[in-house]
Amino acid sequence: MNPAAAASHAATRPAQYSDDALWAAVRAEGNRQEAQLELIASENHTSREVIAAMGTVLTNKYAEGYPGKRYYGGCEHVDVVEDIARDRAKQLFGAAHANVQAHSGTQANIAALMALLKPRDKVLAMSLDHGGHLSHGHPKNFSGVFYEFHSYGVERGSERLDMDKVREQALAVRPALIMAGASAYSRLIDFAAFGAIAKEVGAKLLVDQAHIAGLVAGGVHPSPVPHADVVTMTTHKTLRGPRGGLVVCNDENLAKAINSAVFPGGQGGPFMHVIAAKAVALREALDPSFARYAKQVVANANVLAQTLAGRGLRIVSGGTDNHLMLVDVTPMKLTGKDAENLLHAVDLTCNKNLIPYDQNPPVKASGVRLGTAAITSRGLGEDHMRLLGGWIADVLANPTDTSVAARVRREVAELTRAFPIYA
Ligand code: DSN
Repeated sequence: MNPAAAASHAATRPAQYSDDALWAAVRAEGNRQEAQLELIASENHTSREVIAAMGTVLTNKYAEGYPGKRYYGGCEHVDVVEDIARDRAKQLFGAAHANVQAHSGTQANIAALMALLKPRDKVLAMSLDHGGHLSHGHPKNFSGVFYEFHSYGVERGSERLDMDKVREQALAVRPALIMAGASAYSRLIDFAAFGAIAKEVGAKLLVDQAHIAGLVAGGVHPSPVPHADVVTMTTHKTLRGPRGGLVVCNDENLAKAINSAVFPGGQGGPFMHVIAAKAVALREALDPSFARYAKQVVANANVLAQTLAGRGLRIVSGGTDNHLMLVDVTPMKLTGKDAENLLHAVDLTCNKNLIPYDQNPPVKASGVRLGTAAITSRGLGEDHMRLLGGWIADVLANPTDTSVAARVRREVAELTRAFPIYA
């Protein structure tokens, strides 16, 4: 068909037979990512190589089982891919065993709970309202449905975990498992203290390091691996890989239990194209440049938090040790939902978030969660954080002033053009 005939054919083709709208949406999403500053603490911008690995023929292959022990023929090449990914994960996190098949962080947690517990066993984990995660015992999540969860939280004044209080709770609850790890906690987590408490009460320790995996890999957060029985994580947050999960541990029997809980316990065929992309990301994280990146992520978060605090916003717990901060926007007489919308209107993307002991319901919330992993990936440094903090404060302090919003939006556009993600 000549180009003119093809165009006329495409124009008359019913939408369900065409992917034009789909590819237009993919391009639009790429443009959105380039044009906005991504402050959602759980997101990042992967390398082109990571994206390329996902778009390969590996997606065509069924490979149920593990390298050398598959239920399908023709796995000789995907075996190599999975072995490379596992070896890199072990090297990066200093662990004896790795499972790279979990499709997501929640799938990784399903596998870990299945491997470590019997149904209805007691678990002590961080409260979702204080920064925990749905898969750490929310009543509608599999975790809360199949196990008896109890929760610990941060202290009212310090808004930090007090390990003496966690210990008291562990002694009272006597859980079979303690879970550590959070999705909205900005302070270092004392994994050694968690390990000691677990040992004292005869519990296993599961650390979900989803948010901080890249910081652990880069050496700017202490590793949980020496203290935990099992460590789960996602590969797409600070670790800057494809969307997916990963599990590491040191005990051989536990490794066997985890493998069997991932497949056939909770999943069927592994996503070999995603495992290839995980291998690429893990190689990138082993490079010395990744440690510099992780250090910059934390330095940026610190400067952003200080800048916002200097402009009258309240930073939960008074600051941050990692890639994220919770910003209490009530000093500006706003809800978290208002703040999220005001910032989105000037091309700053973030999410509303409960703050500890929040008076607002989750749909409104009193805070926003800001993270620096993605904006650091596109090359922003501490001076940019001072600018960014100023813009955020300008917008939140003047919510009805359209001239402030227009000026900030223009300045954000200039900065995003100067720092393209995929130049
Ligand atoms: N939804 C992720 C986050 O934003 O932290 C956790 O899975």
